[in-house]
Amino acid sequence: MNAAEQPTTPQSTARPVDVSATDAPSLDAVVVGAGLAGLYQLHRLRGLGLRTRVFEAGADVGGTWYWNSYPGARCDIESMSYSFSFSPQLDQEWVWSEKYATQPEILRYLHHVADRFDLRRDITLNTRVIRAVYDEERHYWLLATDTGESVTSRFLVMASGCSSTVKEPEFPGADTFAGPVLHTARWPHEKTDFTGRRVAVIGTGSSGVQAIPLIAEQAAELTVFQRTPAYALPAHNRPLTAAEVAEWKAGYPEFRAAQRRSKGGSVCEMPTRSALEVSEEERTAAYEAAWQEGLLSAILRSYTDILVNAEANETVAAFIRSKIAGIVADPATAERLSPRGFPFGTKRPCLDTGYYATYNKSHVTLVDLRETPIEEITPKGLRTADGREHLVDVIVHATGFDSVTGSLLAPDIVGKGGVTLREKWADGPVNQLGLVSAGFPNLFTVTGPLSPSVLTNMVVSIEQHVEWITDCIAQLLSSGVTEIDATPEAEAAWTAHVAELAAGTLYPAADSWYLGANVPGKPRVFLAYVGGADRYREACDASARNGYTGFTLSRPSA
Ligand code: N01
Repeated sequence: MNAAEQPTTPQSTARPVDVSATDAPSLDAVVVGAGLAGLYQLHRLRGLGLRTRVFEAGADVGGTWYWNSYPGARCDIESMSYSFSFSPQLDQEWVWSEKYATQPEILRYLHHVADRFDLRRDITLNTRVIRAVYDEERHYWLLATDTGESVTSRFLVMASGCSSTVKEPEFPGADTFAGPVLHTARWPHEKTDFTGRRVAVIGTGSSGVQAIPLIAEQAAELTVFQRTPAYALPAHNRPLTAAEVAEWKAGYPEFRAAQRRSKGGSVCEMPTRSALEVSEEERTAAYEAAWQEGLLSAILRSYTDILVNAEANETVAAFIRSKIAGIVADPATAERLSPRGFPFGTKRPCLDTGYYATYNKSHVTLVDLRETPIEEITPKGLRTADGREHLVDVIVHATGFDSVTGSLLAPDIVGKGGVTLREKWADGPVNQLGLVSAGFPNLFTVTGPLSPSVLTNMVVSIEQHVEWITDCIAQLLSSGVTEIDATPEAEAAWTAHVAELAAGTLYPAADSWYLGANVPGKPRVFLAYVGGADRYREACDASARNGYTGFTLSRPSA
């Protein structure tokens, strides 16, 4: 363990600061969530010498990697890239075993990080922040938890994750089902065994696509209930050799620096040509090479216009459908599994290991909910619109999340003038640079709405936000500033800019969780900044360099 190790990030200029003042809050900072973001934020705020506490709803650290322990859960960004870069020592000592790490391995890594940097002593587990009220006079937050604790804190950092608030489908009769009902994102930590059981899986996004092949290996019968077919690309996962790991580690300093400069947090060559300016043969060869690469982004970056031109996009979509037809033996099932009607990449593509081939197993059945929607859950199973009752022993929901904003709007957050964040964001999130929403001073969101976040390698975006927030807090405190807020003008301009960029792409053409379309009643607003993590980083840094443009800084009133 090396608890004294200081962050070694290029932009770290922060020094420990003394925040003692009259009317001082009991804490300098509260961080909500002990996933990747919360762990790193705690480490950095500790580096400033701040009294910081983390509240975590789960029974252990890990965030999304704690909760999503369903069979088959693994990263869909390469493990060597999907890991912290702030500590070169950590980079050198941790050894990933596979191209795409499994959930248990990533959780072990996060436990290692928590222990290595001695983080656990400031983390309160099994505790949810349920209310936060801003004290306008004293410039701090009053926080209440579901365990009855109250604290006051100058700063509040919401590191509560983009995929944390579970979306439960609301089928009539749901509580009448006699058997176990599981959700991929609240998976029991004890081992589940489906041997001899008849299992229903509802949902075919990333979680369903990963879980279905593994559940099919055990279950006596598996029925998959699909509303929208996914575009899934093969992961080609495999163990990493010792030589590969050594090569990665030797190149880490340059790789990490390049990651920070990159568009999406992964280091890759960017395309220069349109999909429509090459012959069909050349295009197919490029897509085939990308298919063999086993990377989520490979096909997307074959050509410049895949996410902006419907005709270009359709060339990829058709290629993937031809692949599905080549894997799935029954033509009717292959057709049901073939995505149509929304462009490739506008819903997050999935990485699969044996997903399509699973439908060739005689005990696996696909039910297309567009033809026969679920009408009700019965004590013995699910009844679809054709009157058929599908008898099952276990129901697995792989139905996703109230993404990005769900965990920010779950607690009662009350800002200036008694306005709640829920009220302010009733028509969608509004903020300056994806970091602070006007009227909610001293509250920062890590990889929250209107930042690149879910469109990037999350670890890279988390590090960028945590470092910006840490440096900002250090600057404020060292200059006697006790409050930072966004200006209404700047946040209106940023929010409009994010929407305008998204409107210039194909993203709005799909009913995706990126747009909140999966949650009934959620405003249809594109939740992420599509301009690239590199441009975004520059916008954040420019604001800081110029004295936090777009923000107001206030000192205590005399
Ligand atoms: O959730 P999803 P997820 N009746 O929303 C269906 C990340 N992730 O948990 O598309 C019937 O993608 C829904 O149908 P539709 C990743 O960012 C990463 O799979 O709304 N069906 C869809 O098929 C990912 O994108 C990894 O029509 C219903 C599915 O359920 C994000 O988390 C692994 C329904 C939900 O798919 C979310 O993925 C896992 C209903 N009432 C997740 N409601 C990695 O590999 C929903 N559905 C790192």
